[in-house]
Amino acid sequence: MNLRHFFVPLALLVFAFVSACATADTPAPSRPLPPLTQHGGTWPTSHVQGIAVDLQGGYVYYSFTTLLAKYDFNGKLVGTLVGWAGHLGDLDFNPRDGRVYGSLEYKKDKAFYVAIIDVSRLDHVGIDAATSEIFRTVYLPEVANDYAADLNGDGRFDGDVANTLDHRYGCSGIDGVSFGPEFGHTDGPRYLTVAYGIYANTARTDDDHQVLLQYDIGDWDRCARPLTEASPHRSGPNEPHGKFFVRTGNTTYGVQNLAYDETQQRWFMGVYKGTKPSFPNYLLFAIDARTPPADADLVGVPAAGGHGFEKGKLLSLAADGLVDTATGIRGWNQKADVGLQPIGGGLFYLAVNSGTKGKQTGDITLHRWTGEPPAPLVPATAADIQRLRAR
Ligand SMILES: [Ca+2]
Ligand SMILES: [Ca+2]
Repeated sequence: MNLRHFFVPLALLVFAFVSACATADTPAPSRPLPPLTQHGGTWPTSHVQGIAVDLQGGYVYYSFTTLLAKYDFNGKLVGTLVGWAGHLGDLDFNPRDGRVYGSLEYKKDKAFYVAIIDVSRLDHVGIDAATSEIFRTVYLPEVANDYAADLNGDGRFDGDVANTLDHRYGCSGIDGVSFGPEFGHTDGPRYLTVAYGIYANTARTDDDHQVLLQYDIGDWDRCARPLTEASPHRSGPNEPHGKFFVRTGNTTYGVQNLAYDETQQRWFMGVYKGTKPSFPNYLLFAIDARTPPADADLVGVPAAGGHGFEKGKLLSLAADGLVDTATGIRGWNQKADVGLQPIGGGLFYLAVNSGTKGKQTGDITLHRWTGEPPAPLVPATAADIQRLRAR
């Protein structure tokens, strides 16, 4: 017997067996891979306001002001939530309860809410927020008090206008939201941080700080209510756990996007460009999580007694990026105003908006943090995603 006639079929058999084993042993992907880019659809709404990412579940959420869209990581539209007339702004996903949290404004009603959306039940297009139980809201009286303050004491609140001396700290409402540690800490319980919108107004000096409220949401299930727009409810925490200030100079509508990055242990604030020539008017600012707030003067905010400045819990900007020598303000000229979401490993999604009125599009692109001015975020690669997966 020619040995070749024996060994060749045996070798083939062994090869086939090893191949079969190799195939069987190849682990099925446990989690979907986050995409490098995604198109968030075109909607008959206002522009995209913010995004949230569920890394474990593999979903991206887009706030289009009056519509919430849910896409999976493959780009398939999973569902939309509609049916409110208010302004849904920035979003964040809370992995501890699987819900999306977003800022929601009704300026005419002086009503400002955090919307809590049970996105596990957002499974088809056109779910009506008003009649479904997946959309609930928590009222924030602290915001309403600052927004509606008759600050110039003429007995009249001027309403939703920028050109007035009313609105404490220039408060126009709320926008940026993010979960993260208590300011001054990198560990411990997670709080929901809600950032004020601030009107652009160059004629006053008390609007040069961003205002950040931290809330313990532990008992929010008790005060969350369905939203009836015809009679807005006032159920919510009397006070935040903490109220903090950071001096960036006045920016148009305050913090648009707020995001806590666990990797750098930093808070990021994306803004629309400010209009005061005395400030550098950067587009992106950062706060180191471990920097403790200081009880300090809020420069430009007159004290109630008329002497000196009001005091508050002041946060300082991270010592990184561009520096404005006149004011000491640090930051970057990086657009981060309609969607900014870190996903770990130094990677961030950035959204851009395009389209015309009533036909708005949002697209996200994954970026990698370099911190280098002028472009601290550069487009990420497939290798960056593999590194994230391997962590
Ligand atoms: Ca916004
Ligand atoms: Ca007034």
